[in-house]
Amino acid sequence: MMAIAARFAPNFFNSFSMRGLFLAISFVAISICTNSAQAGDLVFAHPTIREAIPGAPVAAGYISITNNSDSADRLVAAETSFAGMTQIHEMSVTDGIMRMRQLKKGLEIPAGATVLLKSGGYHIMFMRLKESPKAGEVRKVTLTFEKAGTMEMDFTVKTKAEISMH
Ligand SMILES: [Cu+2]
Repeated sequence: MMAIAARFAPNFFNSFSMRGLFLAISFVAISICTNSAQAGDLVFAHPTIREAIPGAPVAAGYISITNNSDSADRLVAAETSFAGMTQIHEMSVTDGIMRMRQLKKGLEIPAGATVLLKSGGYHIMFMRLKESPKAGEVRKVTLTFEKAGTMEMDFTVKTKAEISMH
């Protein structure tokens, strides 16, 4: 299709189609990169909130945190306007039963390491929901680190299916 267009209308192809193609490629590149952020030596990727089941009092938040510094940091708190309380949780399986517990001292992000907050593992637990985030929305969440301090980030709300596809 493009080859034919180029043969019969070289000027048109050069001036418009190529420009369009470059624009399309740039947009794809931009949309891939938007879901990451950086604050000092911490790099964040895929900040995601799992869409809560209607009526559920809690929702989970996931993110990838990479610590590029040579000293450990610690995620000590998270906060958002749609939840009355937010905790850092760990999920584990004991005797075949999934349990969650609050990490009261926060979650360590070792030097040079990437820590994943994901389904079935560490997660941010949004509790006492004032409203349920819906898939497709973007919600502001503030994360507080012992050393890097406080940063606000855009979390994208996704369905369970969208998250497991990732
Ligand atoms: Cu939890």
